[in-house]
Amino acid sequence: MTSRLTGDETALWKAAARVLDANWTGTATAASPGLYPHQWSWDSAFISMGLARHRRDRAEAELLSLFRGQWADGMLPHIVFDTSLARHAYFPGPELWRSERHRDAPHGVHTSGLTQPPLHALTALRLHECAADLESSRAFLARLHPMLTAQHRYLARARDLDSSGLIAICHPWESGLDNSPAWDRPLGALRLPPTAYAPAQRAHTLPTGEDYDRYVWLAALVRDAGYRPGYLRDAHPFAVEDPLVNATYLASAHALAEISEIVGADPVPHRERAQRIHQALLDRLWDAETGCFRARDLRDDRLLPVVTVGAFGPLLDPELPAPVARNLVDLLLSARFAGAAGYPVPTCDIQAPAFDRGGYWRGPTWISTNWLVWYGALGHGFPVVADLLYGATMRLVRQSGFREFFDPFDGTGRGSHDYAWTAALVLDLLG
Ligand code: 9WN
Repeated sequence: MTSRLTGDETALWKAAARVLDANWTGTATAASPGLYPHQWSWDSAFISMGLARHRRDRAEAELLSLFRGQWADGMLPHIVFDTSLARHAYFPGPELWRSERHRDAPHGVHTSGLTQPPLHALTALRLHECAADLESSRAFLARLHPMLTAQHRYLARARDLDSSGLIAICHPWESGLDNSPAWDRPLGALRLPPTAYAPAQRAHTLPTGEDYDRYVWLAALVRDAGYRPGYLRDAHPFAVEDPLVNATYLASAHALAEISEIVGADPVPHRERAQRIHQALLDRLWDAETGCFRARDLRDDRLLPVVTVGAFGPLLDPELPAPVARNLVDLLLSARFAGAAGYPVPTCDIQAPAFDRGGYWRGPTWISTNWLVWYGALGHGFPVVADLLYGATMRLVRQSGFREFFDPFDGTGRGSHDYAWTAALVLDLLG
């Protein structure tokens, strides 16, 4: 903890560290006690950044534990299950994925068969940037480098479904923004057989509903196709290029180039990949007419109509042209986002018909997306915007605690308590 914190900040810092301590399982951090008791991929990336400010040993262990779940083809699964927990601890558990039957899945670890935003190289670099012992940090990066390289190789080989340079999500869960209204149209176009899927049996405290039946059905399709890239490319009914997912991919490709330099490996392939992602983001997802980024549905080759917080993801691109970045900031400050919300950034355009201030990923403010936009705004030299997001984030947790998500108008906390990434990102922000 740094001594420059005020008394109030010190109290917040300590409370955040207590949440991470309580959620630590011995090898990794539960995303949230009770509700999400396993290890999630992009949660771990955020959590590790917070742990780096508190328990450096655990920050490294967190990432290594996650990569224990990496498949032989490089796929980093979105969940690594804690098999010591009861079967019904979380639905859907290992029984949906059956990873143990797949030849590429690791032995002795149960995982899901989907992935999540690839933030991990960015996390690894951030850990290095705040390391006290540079030599030991370099050794850790050298250990992680082949795993990160394999993760990016998998994404380029198996998830660039249109050979565009961008990766596609094949399930809403892969976006991390599960119930986002952005997915309403492609989900609505699915033709589910009436009895071919098991209805979602979720704890009453978790989001459920008709969408979850679709989610389970989509996941089962991928599983039954043996998680084959050819199936995902040619036949799977849900395939979307999302600006936030691709922006994390791009930021991580840059980070991986830097990590390669630090460990004496070749940075050029990662730089070239970053360049391709940068260009494809602009060519395929930038909607010049409305001045924002939108997700592209690959199954009907159209941009999706709803503007969400994902539109600001490309601020993570260090080479985003200045007028485009300016446009994004104007949108962020407009009445559609921060301008009207007391506690920005709402996850969906407030003026969109689908906006729902309490709906899971359909309006509330989340600390993960706030952090990403904050980081992007800082990188583009918008300190006032960054300060606005920093201030809103701190007010939320001071007022409502380390909740999963928050009402964007009055800051009421919602979803689970003691949510690990909320606590971790507060530690990262306090520095
Ligand atoms: C499905 C763990 C995860 C987050 C996601 C969030 C939620 C799971 C669920 O919880 O997703 O992966 O059961 O709803 O949407 O972003 O990684 O915290």
